[in-house]
Amino acid sequence: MSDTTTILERLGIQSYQGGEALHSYNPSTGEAIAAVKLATSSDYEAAVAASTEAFSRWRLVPAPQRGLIVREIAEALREHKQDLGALVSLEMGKILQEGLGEVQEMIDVADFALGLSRQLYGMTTHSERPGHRLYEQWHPLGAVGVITAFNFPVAVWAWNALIAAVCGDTVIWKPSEETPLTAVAVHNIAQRVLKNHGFEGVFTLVVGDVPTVGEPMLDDRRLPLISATGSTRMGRIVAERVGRRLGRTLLELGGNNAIILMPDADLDLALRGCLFAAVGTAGQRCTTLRRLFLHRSIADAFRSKLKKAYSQVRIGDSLAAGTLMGPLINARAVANYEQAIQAIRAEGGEIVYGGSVRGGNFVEPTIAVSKHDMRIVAEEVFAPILHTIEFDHLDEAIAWNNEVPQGLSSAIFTTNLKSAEAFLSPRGSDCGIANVNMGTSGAEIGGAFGGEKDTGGGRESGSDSWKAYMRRQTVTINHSDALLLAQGIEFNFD
Ligand code: UN1
Repeated sequence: MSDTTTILERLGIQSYQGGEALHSYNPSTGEAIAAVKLATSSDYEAAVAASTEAFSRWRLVPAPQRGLIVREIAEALREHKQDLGALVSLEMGKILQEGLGEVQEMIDVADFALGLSRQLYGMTTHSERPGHRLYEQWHPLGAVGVITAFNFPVAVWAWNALIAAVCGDTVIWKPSEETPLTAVAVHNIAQRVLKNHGFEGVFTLVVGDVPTVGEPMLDDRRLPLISATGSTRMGRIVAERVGRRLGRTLLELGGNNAIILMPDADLDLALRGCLFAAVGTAGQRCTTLRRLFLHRSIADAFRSKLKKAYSQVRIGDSLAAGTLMGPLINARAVANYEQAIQAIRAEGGEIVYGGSVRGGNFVEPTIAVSKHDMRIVAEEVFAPILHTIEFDHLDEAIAWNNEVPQGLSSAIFTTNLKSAEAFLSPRGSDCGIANVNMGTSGAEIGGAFGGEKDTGGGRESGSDSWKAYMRRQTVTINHSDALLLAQGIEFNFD
C-alpha cells in the first residue's frame, strides 16, 4: 500500500532486512507492514549501559531545563501528529480518530510534564528541636524500565517516560511485540531532540522478546523501578520478580469496568457514553465498558436503543473513512472473543446482538444479557463484549460493581444528586476512577490514572503520580550549637 510506504518514509522507518527480525502486521489486512531488528542480550546490556551513563549526568540538569527539552519533544510530536496517528491506527488497528487522540495524549502529557518540571515540591515541617530544620526533598530514582502493551502503544510510554524524564530519570522501553513500529517512530522523534542536547541515553528502546529483554529487566538491580502495563497475569509475575529484589513496581493492569444506569438518567447521554466506552478501540482499552447495570424499569427500552446504535457501528479497516470499529489485534484475540461468547451461552447468558466473527481479525460488537455472578463476567476479555445486567436497587448495583477482582474504572448515569454521591462515597465504587454522567474510558491526562485490587494499585500520568519516579529524602539540619536528641533522650558520656 503506497500510503503506508509514505507514512513510514516520513517517519524515517526503514524495514530491517536481517535475520533476527520482528515483523509487524496490519491487523486489518493481515499484511506485513515492516520489520524491526529484534534485540539480543548484548543490545539489552548496551541499552542499560547507555541509560545508566546518561542518568549520571541527567540527574544533575535542573528540572526546569529538563522540562524545556521535553517541551521540544512535544513540539516534534505536534509536527508529526498526522503520520504518527496514522501509524498507530495502521499497526494497532484503532480507528484514525483514536490514533490521533493517542498522539494528542502524548502531547498533553508533555505539556503537563513541562509545568511539572517547576513544581516538584517537597514539604517542610517544624522540627521538635530548637535550631533544627526538617524538610523533604525529591531526587531522581535512576534508569526506569517501562513495559507497554499493544493497545496504547505510545501514549502509555509517554505517561511514564516524559514524567520520569522531568524527574531526572532515564527510561528503558520495552514495547509490545505487536507494535514495534510505532515505538521506533516515537523513539526516533524523541531521539533527534535529545541528541541535540547530548542526552541520547535518556530514552532507550529495546524491541525484544520476554526471555531476552522482559525477564532480564525484572531481575536487573540497575533498574530501581519497573512500570508495566498489561494483563493481571503478567502483572503478578512482574510484582513477584521485581519484589524479590525489593525493586519498585508501578502496575497498570486489567480492568472490568461497569456503568450503573439509573432510571432518572439522561438516556441519550448515557447511550453515547456507553457506545464509545464499550465499542471504542474494539473493546481493547483497559478502561473499556464491560458490564452495564441497567435498572429493571428501563432495561428493555435501553437495550433496544443500544442495539439500534450498535447496528450503526461501521466495522472495517481502521484507516478507512467512516469506520467506527477496527479489528482485534490478532488471531489469538479473536479466539478469546469466540471462547467468551461460548462461555456466556454455556453459563445461561443470552447473546442479543452480534456474537460472530466477521472474518480476519474482525468481530461483531456484542451485547449479552447476563447475570452478575457468571464466571465469565468476572473476567477481562479484551474484546467488544458488553454484559447487560438488570438490578433493582442502587446498593445492589454498587455491590456488583465492586465484586469483581479488578478495580480500574466505573461510572454512574443519574440526575439524582444522592445517587451520584452514594456512588462516590466510601461505600460506593471501589475503583481508581469513578465518573458521573460519562463513560468509563477516555480519561484526561491531568488526573492520576490507575486502579485497585487486580488492576495493580499504580497511578500514572497526572496529579502527583510523579512521586513514583523519584526517591524521597528526609533532611534534618542542625543549625544550633547543641546536639539534641529527639524524643527527649539523654545520652551523656562524662
Ligand atoms: C489503557 O487502556 O491502557 O482512559 C489506557 C483511557 C485512555 C487510556 C487507556 N486515556 O481510556
